[in-house]
Amino acid sequence: LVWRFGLEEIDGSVQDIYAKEFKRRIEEKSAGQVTVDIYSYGTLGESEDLTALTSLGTLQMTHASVGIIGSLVPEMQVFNIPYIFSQHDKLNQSVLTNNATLYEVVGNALIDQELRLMTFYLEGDMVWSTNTEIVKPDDFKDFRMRVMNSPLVIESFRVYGADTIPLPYSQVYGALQANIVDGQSNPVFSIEEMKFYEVTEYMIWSGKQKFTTSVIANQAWYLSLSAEHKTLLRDTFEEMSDFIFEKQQALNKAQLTKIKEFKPSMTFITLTRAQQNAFRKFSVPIRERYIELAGQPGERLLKALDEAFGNKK
Ligand code: 6CS
Repeated sequence: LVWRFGLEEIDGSVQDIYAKEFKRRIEEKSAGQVTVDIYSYGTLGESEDLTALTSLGTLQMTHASVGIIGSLVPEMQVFNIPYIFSQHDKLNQSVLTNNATLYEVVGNALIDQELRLMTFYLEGDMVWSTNTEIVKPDDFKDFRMRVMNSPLVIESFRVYGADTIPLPYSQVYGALQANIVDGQSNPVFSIEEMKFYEVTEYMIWSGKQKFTTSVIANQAWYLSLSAEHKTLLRDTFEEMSDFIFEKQQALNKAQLTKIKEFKPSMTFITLTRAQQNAFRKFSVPIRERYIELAGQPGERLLKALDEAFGNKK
């Protein structure tokens, strides 16, 4: 059996590390019955293409990050709400791995697209890499922000007054270089491997978002698997949670060291609590918009996550 697995990121990325280890474990545990073929970013198109190919069954599985698949599956945009996560990444990761309401609500929504939810995990804090200093919402006035193409991501920068420019991942470097956009937001490892640091001057930790991805599968394919293979998948995805948690932390740390070395002129800014609160205030309309888009199941999910993350009213 061959299971084809798509990536939205290039070799060396968090998704690549994940897929290679997943492949190793599945092939070892299935004693040669299953081969996992990995399709790196670019070989089969952009993120949306990978999701479409998985719906069709051309790919059995793919990564689908919430910033992009949120436009297709509104419920998944819950993780595009600013400041939704807790301060504790171990807790965040465990909620992403186990929360019953999350798997029920998003699982049901994906079935409508012929897709099955396998897992969620974090790839790191989203860092704004920009050409001007941004420490307060007003600094986004007249600022052109590249965004992933999801309604809530777009609105979450528009509320600060930014112009938002949706672009696929592969075009972000060129757009920064040609001054078509003034900044973008991604985890540190991505800023290093996609070379965004070469064409931006500031890296700003705002605490606003954490890069959240999912692994989804073709529903008909999944249902056709033997009980033994379903168990193999379930157990392996569960084991992968701790593995990738540590790997993404280590990779983000190592890539930050590299950026500092390659670009001594880069300015690094971490927003203070008070500065973060000024941005946090703009989250209220984004939450309301989420409930409008994702309806009653979305409202239930948001409530369950607020509880799980210990968010105050
Ligand atoms: O910014 C993006 O579009 C992308 N960023 C990462 C780190 N992974 C995939 C996604 O498409």
